Amino acid sequence: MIQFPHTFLWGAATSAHQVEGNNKFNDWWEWEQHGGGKATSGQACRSYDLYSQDFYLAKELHHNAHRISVEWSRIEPAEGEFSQEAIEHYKKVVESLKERGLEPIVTLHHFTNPLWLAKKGGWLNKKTPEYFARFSAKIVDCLADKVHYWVTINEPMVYVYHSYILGAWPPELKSISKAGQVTDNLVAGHVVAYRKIHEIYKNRQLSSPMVSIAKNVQAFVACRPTLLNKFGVYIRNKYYNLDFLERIRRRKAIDYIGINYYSRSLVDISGFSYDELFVGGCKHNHSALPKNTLGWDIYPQGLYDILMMYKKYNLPQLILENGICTLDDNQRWDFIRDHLVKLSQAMRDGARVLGYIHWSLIDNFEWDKGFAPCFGLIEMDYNTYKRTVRESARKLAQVCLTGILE
Ligand code: IFM
Repeated sequence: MIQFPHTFLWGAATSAHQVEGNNKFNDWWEWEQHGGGKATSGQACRSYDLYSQDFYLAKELHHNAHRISVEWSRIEPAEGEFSQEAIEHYKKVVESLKERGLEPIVTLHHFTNPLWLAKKGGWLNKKTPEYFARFSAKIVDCLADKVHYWVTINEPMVYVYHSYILGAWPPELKSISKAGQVTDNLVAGHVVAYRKIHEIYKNRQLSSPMVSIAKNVQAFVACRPTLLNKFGVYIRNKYYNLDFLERIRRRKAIDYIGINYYSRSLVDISGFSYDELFVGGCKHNHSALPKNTLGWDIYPQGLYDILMMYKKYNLPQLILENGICTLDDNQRWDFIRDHLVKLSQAMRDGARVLGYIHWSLIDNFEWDKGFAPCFGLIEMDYNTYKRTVRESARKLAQVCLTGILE
């Protein structure tokens, strides 16, 4: 039997573009209309209107926290013009969480950019950190008395990788130097937003907020224990898992480590090219581990390894995403249980973990992969928008209620 602390945060996450529907003024929408990805997001889960149904179910499942994102393109649909209607909407959303006793965790940037910003070069533009800070200040000022946990940027390295190295997401660029520029601007954007958020809370004499990024972390594992492979693991950990965090830490702009963990990546190096060392994984499809429907290895040990790797920073850690896309709900529960076991082992071994936020509350729009991958604790019928709670969600609900994992 495992006992989690009484103060532990239990919940699930979504992001605006993936669930709200009709986010017509961002770069993803535009990209989808021109054939990008497997499907258009369209109405998504209609959560812009139906959010109280989602929160009602989260409460039924004994969650005490919930992660959402606000959509920049709704709040600032044209450069420098802020929509009071959108701001009021997000106020209501956050109030609806609070009324139900769900601690809001709010993300400011989750992959999408307003179209006007994309037309100015997006995160390649040197001024974007300032634009981002201005937008952040606007919405944070309106929500500050209700929100304690902020995530400035979701998975910056995933964004850089897909949009500027692989070229698979808008703006479909493949350029190492541009990827570097974007990374620098994301670091700068986080740091200015971090400072602004703290300044707002200080000026309004509110208790100091907890601000971080959501860091996607891969468990890199050497395929065979050769020296070159171990070097590959070291390099990837350094650049993918550690660099961004260390850069914002040096600027004293992080209050906790937000972790998004899903899978491991096998490393098998056969040369010294950029691709070999930094990007491509093992090319032989020989992993014996069970996989999710996107083919990602299921590797709970990685969560333990990562929490222990980040322990050295002496910051609290918060799981902001962990989950599985599967059509087999038993597999979903096994995934959750096995990851919670590893999480508790890490806590026993000294990692300070504040909570576990599952990805996702509901099935949703999985970016370029469309609607097929089902990550939800709750099943979505995209014809009727009926939400149906899965059995795995009920099992997790018992853990949320009692703090005990049998
Ligand atoms: O759906 C995404 C989410 O937007 C960011 N983290 C990973 C999830 C699953 O791929």
